[in-house]
Amino acid sequence: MEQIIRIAVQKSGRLSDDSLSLIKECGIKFYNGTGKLKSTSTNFPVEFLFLRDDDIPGYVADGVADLGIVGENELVEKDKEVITLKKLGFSKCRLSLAIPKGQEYSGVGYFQGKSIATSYPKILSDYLRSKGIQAEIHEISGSVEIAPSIGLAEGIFDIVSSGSTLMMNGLKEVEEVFKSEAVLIGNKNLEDWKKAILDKLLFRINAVQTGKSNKYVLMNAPNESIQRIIELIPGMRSPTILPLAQPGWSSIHSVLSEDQFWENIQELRAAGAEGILVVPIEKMVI
Ligand code: PRT
Ligand code: ZN
Repeated sequence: MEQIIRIAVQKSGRLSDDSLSLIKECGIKFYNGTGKLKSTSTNFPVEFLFLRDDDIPGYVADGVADLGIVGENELVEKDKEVITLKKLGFSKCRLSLAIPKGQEYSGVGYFQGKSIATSYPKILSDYLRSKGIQAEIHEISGSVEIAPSIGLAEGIFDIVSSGSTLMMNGLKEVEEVFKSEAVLIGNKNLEDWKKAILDKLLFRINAVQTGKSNKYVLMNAPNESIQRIIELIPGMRSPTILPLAQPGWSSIHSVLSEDQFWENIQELRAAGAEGILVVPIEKMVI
């Protein structure tokens, strides 16, 4: 039997597009027709299971899937024994406590004896316990933000991203409790051959992530400026210098992080660089 590993990804929702994009950027091809629950890659030893995100930690813990992509909020809430292999940098959000806008708030003691609606009872109760607060937790599975206005609870504990959902429902964020992003998780007891496939996958994910955080930068400069420019943008080993057709001028190529580029742009121009191009890098292996 061909040896393949199984990765659980969200079928449709806020994780699915970025999860599938990452897989594609890793050069892994597969067919993802609507309504499909399973798909095998045509060029990498992996099969995808398309599931609800709530089920992913459990499937990975049980070994039904070897790996999974899920939000840290769901992972911690489900409290399953899996290994977090890599933070993926997308689907970023926070879990926060919020109360009606008009209420005065002086600190987390506000919640003593109050009722709070949430879909994340474990994370909330751990937090309240750590603060020595006793509150009544109402577990509901969706539309948590309307709970205060219909009299179900006095506050809520929910996912916040831009904050506009809270605002539209007359609520304000008062405590940020947990920061979350998508993570790659794995079963604790992967056999060696599965680990070898995982290593190949992690190698590709790292190349994609490193590429995204770096830029290929090209610029023209008079030859007498080259030394100063090299000091500003040292590059991977050292920059590439190519002569221009116009005597006395060169083209300088280098790789640097986007932050580094913005930090140095004024000095590069002051040093005589012109015609500066910044080009995205698809993959980068250091
Ligand atoms: O169907 P399935 O169970 O698979 O999906 P789901 O409906 O449970 O989850 P989904 O697709 O909504 O979210 C999946 C994951 O994306 C979450 O577990 C988080 O890790 C992450 N994520 C990132 C978010 C958000 N941002 C987000 N903004 N999940 C939900 N929201 C919702 C939030 O519940 C609230 O209603 O968006 C609203 C708040 O957004 P703002 O921008 O108005 O503050
Ligand atoms: Zn869900």
